[in-house]
Amino acid sequence: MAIDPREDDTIVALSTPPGLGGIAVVRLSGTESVSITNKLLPSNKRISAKSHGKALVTTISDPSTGDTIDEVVVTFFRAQHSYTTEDLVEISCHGGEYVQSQILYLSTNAGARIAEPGEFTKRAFLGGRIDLSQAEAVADLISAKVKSAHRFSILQMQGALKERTSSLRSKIVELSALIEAELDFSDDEITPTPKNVIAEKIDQVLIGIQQVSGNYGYGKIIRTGAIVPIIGKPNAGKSSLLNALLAEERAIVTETPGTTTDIIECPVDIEGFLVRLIDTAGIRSTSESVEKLGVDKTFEQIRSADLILWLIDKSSPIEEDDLNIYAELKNRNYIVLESKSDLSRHKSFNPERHDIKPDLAISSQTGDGLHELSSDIATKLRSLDAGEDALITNARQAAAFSKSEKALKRALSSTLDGAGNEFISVDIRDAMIYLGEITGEITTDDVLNEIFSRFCIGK
Ligand SMILES: Nc1nc2c(ncn2[C@@H]2O[C@H](COP(=O)(O)OP(=O)(O)OP(=O)(O)O)[C@@H](O)[C@H]2O)c(=O)[nH]1
Ligand SMILES: [Mg+2]
Repeated sequence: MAIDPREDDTIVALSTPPGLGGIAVVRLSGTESVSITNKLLPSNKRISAKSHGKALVTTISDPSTGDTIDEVVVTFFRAQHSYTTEDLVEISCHGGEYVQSQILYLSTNAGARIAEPGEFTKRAFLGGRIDLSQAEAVADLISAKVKSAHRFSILQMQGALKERTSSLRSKIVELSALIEAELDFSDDEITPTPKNVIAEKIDQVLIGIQQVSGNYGYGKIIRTGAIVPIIGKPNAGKSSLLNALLAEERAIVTETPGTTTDIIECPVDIEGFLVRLIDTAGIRSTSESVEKLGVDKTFEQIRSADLILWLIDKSSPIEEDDLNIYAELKNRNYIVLESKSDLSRHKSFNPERHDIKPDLAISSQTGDGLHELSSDIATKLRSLDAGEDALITNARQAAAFSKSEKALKRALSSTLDGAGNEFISVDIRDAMIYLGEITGEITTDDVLNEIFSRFCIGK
């Protein structure tokens, strides 16, 4: 579906956070942004066509009273050379609430409209400066809290996903042209491409799509954080480890087994990864109802984890409870930690006998092994990266890739079954449309509104 024609009124918003600050920036974008700003400036210090990219020190006044509002720096960016692709004015004023609100008020009086959230970026998209995956990356960059999230949002902002998607899409376009050309001509006029050649071409695109979508899990880890529960039998030292990694007393620690009954989640930056550490209830067979609920929740955490930290307490025997946990970890991504390394080894602590291989010995009390643990966590998370710079980071992009993949699989199986080109071409076209949703070549107003409403005002 086509996008509605762009609104061409001039918008204004505060682009810095509201409240007190050294400076604040008010932005205007649209055909009238220069004339509106100039109404607030003295006649000898106004923006002209030659002001592009230059900072102008001037004064903002209320045109109705002549009262000076603030001394400001005004920067003008000409259409096509600005973020929004429209005439854009940035007014850097003093960061006081009254000054900010007055400049906004006077701009609206002079003809501007207060911008919707994300409207500047929406205009950049509608003006063709960036595609939809880059617009989403702008929002990701703003919300990035750790190095990995920052790195990938920069890559997507610079067009990594856009370029990968466009190149896959253009291969599908070629394929579609090949198949449809044969629909328009008889076999006497054109030599039909053998079906195995078409199947091979479809397969190549499919592999590319699967490479990108295969990295969605990693994209989620980068953007929303890795889910890393700390599990083990009661008293293994889980809450103590959470506190040690956070360097604060977040969870209650006692010597009574069964202290933690509910999960506690805490975000922490581990070597540039956002890690959502989760303290869990100790796993043991119990008939006590509150504790049993806690244990059930721990099992849920194990199932949805990206990486599990499993503690086995060196100062106690390996027991049935440990073995039950071990059984749950089959085919999962986990690190085995021998806890309480500062204590002496219990005579019945014999993980080797059960084929359990501790990766690292740690002590939350002395700090032994904690540095290595952080490195091991980062290494394990890094190993989940399939090495694609083009990273799908949200469900919208993942759904579009998955729909495209399904359509291509249908086209491939019709080709292999010897179906007519008219059948194959329908699915090939669908695959093309779905990939177009990623970059926004194919989109709807609802999708755009949904994406840009998640931005802050002024971006
Ligand atoms: N010496 C020593 N004691 C530890 C260490 N880690 C934990 N402890 C002690 O072990 C006991 C249990 O610690 P917690 O951190 O509450 O254990 P937990 O696994 O969270 O226990 P539950 O919540 O009951 O399942 C407490 O008395 C801690 O002080 C350690 O590294 N060295
Ligand atoms: Mg605990």
